[in-house]
Amino acid sequence: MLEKINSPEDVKILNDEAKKQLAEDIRNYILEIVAENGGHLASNLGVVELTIALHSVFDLPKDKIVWDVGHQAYVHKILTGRKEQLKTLRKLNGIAGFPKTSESEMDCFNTGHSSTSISAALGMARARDIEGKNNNVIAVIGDGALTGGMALEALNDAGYSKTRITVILNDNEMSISKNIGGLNMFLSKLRTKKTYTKSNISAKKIIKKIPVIGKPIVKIVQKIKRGIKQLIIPKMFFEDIGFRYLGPVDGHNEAELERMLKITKELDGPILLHVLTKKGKGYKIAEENPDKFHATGPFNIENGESKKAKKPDYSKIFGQKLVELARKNDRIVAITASMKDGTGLSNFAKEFPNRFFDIGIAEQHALGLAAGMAKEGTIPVVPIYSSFYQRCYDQVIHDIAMQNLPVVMCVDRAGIVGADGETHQGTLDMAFFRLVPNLTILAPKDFKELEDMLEFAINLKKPVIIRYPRGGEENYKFIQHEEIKLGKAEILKEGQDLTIIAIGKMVARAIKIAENLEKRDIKEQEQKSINENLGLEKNLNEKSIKAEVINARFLKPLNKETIKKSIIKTKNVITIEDGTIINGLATAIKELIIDEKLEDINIKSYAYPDEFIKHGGVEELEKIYGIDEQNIIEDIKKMKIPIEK
Ligand SMILES: Cc1ncc(C[n+]2csc(CCOP(=O)(O)OP(=O)(O)O)c2C)c(N)n1
Repeated sequence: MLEKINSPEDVKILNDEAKKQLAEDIRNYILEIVAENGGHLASNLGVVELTIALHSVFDLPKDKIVWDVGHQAYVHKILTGRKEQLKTLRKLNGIAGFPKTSESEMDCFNTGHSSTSISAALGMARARDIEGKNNNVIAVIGDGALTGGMALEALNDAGYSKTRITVILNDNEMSISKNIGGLNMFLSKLRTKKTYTKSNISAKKIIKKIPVIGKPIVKIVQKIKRGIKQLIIPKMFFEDIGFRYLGPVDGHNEAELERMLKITKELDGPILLHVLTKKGKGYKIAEENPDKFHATGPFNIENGESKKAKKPDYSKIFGQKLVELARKNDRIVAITASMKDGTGLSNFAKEFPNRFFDIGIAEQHALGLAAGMAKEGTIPVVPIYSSFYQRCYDQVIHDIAMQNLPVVMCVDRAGIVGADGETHQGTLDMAFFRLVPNLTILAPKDFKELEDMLEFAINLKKPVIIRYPRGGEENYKFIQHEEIKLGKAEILKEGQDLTIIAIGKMVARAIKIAENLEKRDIKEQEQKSINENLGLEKNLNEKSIKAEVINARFLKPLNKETIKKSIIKTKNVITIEDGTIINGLATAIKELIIDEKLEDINIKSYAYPDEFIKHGGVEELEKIYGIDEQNIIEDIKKMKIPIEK
């Protein structure tokens, strides 16, 4: 079937049987691609019938579908002309793992972060009304994403506004792991109820047309029905806040889904269609391990095993050290916004269930909660991915920093994350946190330094940010590990010609560059003496680059004294960081040079430019942006070092 599908029009003409076959083909196709490229498997397998039904009933791009998080949009991409390109999923210059308006007019809104769809869809619906158009607007949101504050804010607004909009609640009882919270408890009551449909809509239309008494009859019937509904479906939350609730409907019964979607088209005002799906549907291994196959690297289809051996990563090291510290200090608590496994907290959750809080996809609340807990004497540790920390900037400022509360904020996935692309790249955190008074900002050069920094942060009794990257250590073994002291950098190598200042994962690169420059030196000198012995020309490159390497450790407070001393000595400065060029390490060093009136300084900075960084392999992206070892070495060679001092 898949071969025949090039656009939604090709889907619309299929009969039920053909659609069943199409669903199977799509599942196999996605399975093959994700097993090869990695990606969000289980969520996509869960929405195959739903997506076929949506494209059977609605007409894109006139009608709008906003996919919440957008990780489940692979089926939509297949059905909207990107079937072949999907083979390049998440690769550099390939198809993105999330909806992109730049990729297709069928993607009406970019997503990647959770809980934004209802706001965006409501905005589109309101704009439609102002423009006098009549298209349909649909938000597809998971039960996990519904726990996010922004989704609830939008429901509140949409229900009251009476704007015509359909919210499809894709309920699989899972966020990445098991969904939690009061809303989930409420949904579980609805799940077991019989489908509540508006099958009498046409009857309602006819009665309404009866002169004089028609409309009042409809109103009375509606009141009675609402009363009955209150009896069968306990606490009609959605109806009470202004939505018409339809469902629950079997999300793998395509024909039934189509029937319900057609009903939503008939109705006015905000509608919530409750769809029950199974995460990983059709691939048994993912059905049984939906959390593992939420997002996966390349794997073996036969047994579900990862193709790459799993090496320790920063999240794991963080989690292990936290458990060790928590055994000694029972005031330590951990909070996660639905990312227990991803942030390395699984063992903590097992060992300290009473000190572990999974609060749903609610980063703002996570930090507000941490502030309250810190105020009353506990030490909250809150690992959140860098790009999701963007969500809770004001909580960091208003609730934590302004009151100088001892919350340890761990910024996981800092820097470039690669395949997930621009919504997930963690390049902005250093820039936006550096602005905030009272924050101490650290980044470790390796696992050991992360452990030391975590211990330091827990004892600091002040708000602290520790940022670390996705994945493992750089390919460099550090021997030196000085004790962490507030605002103190670490000199890893002394030199006179050039100061290389780096932070976090880039420290390993800095030292490798410095070693390479010296080795090159030795080689050149050897070559020189051979040439001299042979009586050949002496005019070889005689420059000798001895770089001083400073591991900044603290972006804030910056170790101004140590850095200043080195800069005055070498007069040549290189900064390297895995964040944006604006307001990070580069800016901090330039400010220092200006404030201290240091003269005749050569400075070159390596960081990401002021733009959103697309998806691709981390190393590929580093090369593109010239932040890789080789490029920096080449640049240094051009720096005319040593300069006249
Ligand atoms: C603000 C934010 N926090 C965390 C995430 C990471 N994340 C991606 S999908 C997901 C779970 C979504 O669950 P749900 O909405 O139920 O969709 P499902 O995958 O179950 O279909 C999470 C936590 C995110 N994308 N955005």
